[in-house]
Amino acid sequence: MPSTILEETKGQSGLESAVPSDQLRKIVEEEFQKTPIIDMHTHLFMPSLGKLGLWGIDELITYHYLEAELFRFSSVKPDQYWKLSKQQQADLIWRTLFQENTPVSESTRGVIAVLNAFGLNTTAKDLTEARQFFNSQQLEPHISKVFELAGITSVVMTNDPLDPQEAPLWQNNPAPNKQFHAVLRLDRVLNKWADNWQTLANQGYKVSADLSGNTISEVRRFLSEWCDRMRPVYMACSLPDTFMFPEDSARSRLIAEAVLPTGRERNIPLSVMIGVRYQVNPAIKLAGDGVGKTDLRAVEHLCVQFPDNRFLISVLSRENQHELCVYSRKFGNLLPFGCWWFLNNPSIVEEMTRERIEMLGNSFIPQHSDARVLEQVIYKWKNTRRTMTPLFAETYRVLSEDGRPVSRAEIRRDLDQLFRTNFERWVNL
Ligand code: RAT
Ligand code: ZN
Repeated sequence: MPSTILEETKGQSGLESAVPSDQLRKIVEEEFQKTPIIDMHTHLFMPSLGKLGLWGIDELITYHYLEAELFRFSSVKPDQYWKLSKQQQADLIWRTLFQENTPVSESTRGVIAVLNAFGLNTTAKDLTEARQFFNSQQLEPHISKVFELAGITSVVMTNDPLDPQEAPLWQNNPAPNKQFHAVLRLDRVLNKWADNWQTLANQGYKVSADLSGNTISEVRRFLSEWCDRMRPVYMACSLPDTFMFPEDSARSRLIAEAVLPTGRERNIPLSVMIGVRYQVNPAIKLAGDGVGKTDLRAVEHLCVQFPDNRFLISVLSRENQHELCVYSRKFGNLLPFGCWWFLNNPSIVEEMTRERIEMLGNSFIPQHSDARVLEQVIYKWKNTRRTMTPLFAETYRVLSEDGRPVSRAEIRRDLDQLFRTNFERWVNL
């Protein structure tokens, strides 16, 4: 009996094991359904981090992607909306986006798919039934059920050591959970040093606004202590469209002299997500960020100057995707990932994934869910499978037409690589 997929593939090489062209779609679909996915970037939290973890119908419906859509359809003003209770907000969104309008957008359709997955009425006149259902769930078995429905085995969290709600929870040694991996998220430290250095100083680190004295070594001590506490699989930061590296800024020095040395010392990658135009409309809070095209020479400089660091890179602008593929062909220390945020729509996911396969083979990570509310993983991964299945099948069809058929075992190996082992290897899981 073959013990690995590779051996099985070898054993099955030749025409006998080749999947006929008209079966490719079905076989890809079957294998994709069985692929044990690692969701490598989410905003979910392990149960021991308590109330930070969002789940249930009211959270699903007040997701900021849906709040952005509410303000397009409703006459309610943002400041009126923010005064409502969570349930009132959810009721308003349900009425506006799901009853007075047909829920055809990606985010509204997502809620429908979740309700449907649990056998709940998708045309209900109110949220009573859904609330009763979610209120009657016990969190831990519910998490297992959701992961099973989504086809994922574990998720990667986003953990902010300067979040006033989150940081104290980590100080109490929360129980680790094999299904939730931590990530040391550094937006506050890197993007807003001027607003946050004082918090570090108050915690006893000898740091200053202008990075003088022992600041750099003290930031390294801070990172090191948080790495010990969280055991992150990577460090991460989202960055504006104006991001440049190197440049004359606190962020640039902190990346070069504190974050990347810590990454090398700990052997963990840095994930950079570039292209946000923060708060173009602050009135709608979390929904108020936009997107801008970025100058990817910053990525080039990072990869050239720090060959001993590994980078996970996602860029938010559609216009930057091709360049990112080209850079990925140049640098073995760059792993592109995901169709992030405004890109996570079937039309764009299809275009980006096709481009990545054509330019990079299977050496990338096609998607992460970015889920903020537990049950979102169900619809986000369902959508990913639905969009990507035909294009993987088409890739194999043309390969076969050109003279190289593939076996089921190879298809399984490829999906495993894309959605699991590329990540495991990059972060040394
Ligand atoms: O997709 C989102 O929910 C955004 O608001 C961001 O959180 C983004 O994914 C990020 O990680 O910065
Ligand atoms: Zn995110």
